Amino acid sequence: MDRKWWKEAVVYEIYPRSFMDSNGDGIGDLKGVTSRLDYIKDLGADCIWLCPVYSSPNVDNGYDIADYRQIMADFGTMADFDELIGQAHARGIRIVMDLVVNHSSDQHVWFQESRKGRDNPYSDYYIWRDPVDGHEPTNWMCCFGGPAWTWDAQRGQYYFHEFAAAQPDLNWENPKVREEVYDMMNWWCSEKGVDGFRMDVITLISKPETFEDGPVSAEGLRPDAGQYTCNGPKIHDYLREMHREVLSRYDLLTVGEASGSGVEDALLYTGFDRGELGMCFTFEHMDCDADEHGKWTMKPLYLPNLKRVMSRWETGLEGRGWNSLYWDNHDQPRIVSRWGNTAPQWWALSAKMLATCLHMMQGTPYIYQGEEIGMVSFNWQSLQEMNDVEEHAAWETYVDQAHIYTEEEMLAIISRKGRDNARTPMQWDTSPQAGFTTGTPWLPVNPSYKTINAAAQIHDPDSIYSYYKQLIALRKAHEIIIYGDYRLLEPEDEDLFIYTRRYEGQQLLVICNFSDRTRTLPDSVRALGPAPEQILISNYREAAEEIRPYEAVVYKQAAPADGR
Ligand code: TEU
Ligand code: CA
Repeated sequence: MDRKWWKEAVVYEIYPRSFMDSNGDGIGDLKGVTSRLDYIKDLGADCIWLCPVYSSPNVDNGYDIADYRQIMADFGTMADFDELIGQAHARGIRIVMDLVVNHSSDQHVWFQESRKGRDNPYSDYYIWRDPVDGHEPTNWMCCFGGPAWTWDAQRGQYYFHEFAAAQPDLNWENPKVREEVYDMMNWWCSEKGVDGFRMDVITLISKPETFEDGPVSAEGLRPDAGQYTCNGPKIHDYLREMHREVLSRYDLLTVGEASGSGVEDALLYTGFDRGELGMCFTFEHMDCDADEHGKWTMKPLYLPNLKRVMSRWETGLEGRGWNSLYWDNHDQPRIVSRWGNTAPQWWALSAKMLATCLHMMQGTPYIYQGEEIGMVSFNWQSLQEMNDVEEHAAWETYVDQAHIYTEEEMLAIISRKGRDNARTPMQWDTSPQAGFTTGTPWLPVNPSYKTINAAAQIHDPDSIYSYYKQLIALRKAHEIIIYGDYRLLEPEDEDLFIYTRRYEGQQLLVICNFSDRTRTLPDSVRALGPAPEQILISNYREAAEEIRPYEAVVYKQAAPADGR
């Protein structure tokens, strides 16, 4: 196995706006992150994925970049960044930046120049098209709802945007654009010492040769642009060029956000022999509680589906590519609210069970800020309380325009699946505003902070925080967790997620109960002879014959001689 630091790392994702505010303006900042590095070190994470901190008008909270080499004023200065990366490196913690180069902000000087006309050096930095029959070039909808084309009167053309109109897509066909991106990436690596990139919607950068209308859905929804721009014709040419011009020159963690990509696509992006990326983030497991109409739908989780999807990735990449492992991030609702159980008697058990299920798998685990203390989704009462551009755009599409949902229905769906659930401030302690700020937070603090906060957990050996700490320590101590193979057992069981890992004659048997039902052990598992003395970690204090509600238990044993 080709050993790499990023295969053996545990990554902690920070959404700086909501992590820690150092100056009382209610907005998290870089000095705040630096002040909490010892907390991350104590947890055992050895790498931070820092969501965008670049200059931005914050239409999409930093995913709309106006200057790739300046720090956003809300977050501090470049000196603050230098201090953060210096303090992190001094603690053996690497820093991975969020690279957002499918699009920039419309306030970027490139776009401001490009829209001036068709004959300036920047005119082809973006995707401009003339009207077709007097309207947008295609009927595509952008990811946030609404048209994917916006008319610019100054230029006299439409420009394409996969996301908000304030996020015009860059034209990767233009070698000058690619050169600008590679120069910027090299600068962050060579001048600032960053240790890698999480690449925002990188699978969308290669657009199709022709732009044509797609079918409108039965509910009257226009086609989502992403289905026509995902895994485009030149995507691998671009990534191989990026690898040659930048990535191959440093020892970087690279992970591409790959919505719309399956295992076969992922092997092309991350195959050990491909010379492109190290890992990618799939969305396929995140779609297990949505129907064919997409994200803004509610479908109960059917565990065999989740097991099928995650196992497909575990076995599909085995020996050929490297998995990333996540439940939470800044775009997803809190997993313990989503697929765990927030009832007081089940909250901690189910959070630990979910953590066990993920962290015993093959791949690099990503922990999103607050996941390690079991933070829960927010109980939203109105659209006005929400900040996220995607939530507001979805409301406009599904309620105001297409009348697919009533306001009550949409509020229920956004409350369950909206991205702001992940963006309420980190809950540090029981002081006002959960210790996040001395001011008024930019997004409300979840009232759960009175009982769910880091201070209440870091010294409690039975806390969720301490359990995550154990999981990370086990990953560092047992190579089987990193390099072992993966095999799913009992695929059709609707409560139990059971799998094995094998490596050098040893076997892990991982049993996770996703339900509040007590279950007997399936015969196929009993045949493997799990015994109390083999228990590596469990979320219950005592061993038992049966599998109890939300129980997670991992046995370390000799692998069966006959390879069963
Ligand atoms: O996300 C891309 C993306 O598809 C998700 O934002 C989208 O919300 C999806 O519905 C998630 O279920 C990336 C960033 O992570 C996101 O924060 C940005 O808003 C987006 O790209 C545009 O940069
Ligand atoms: Ca601040």
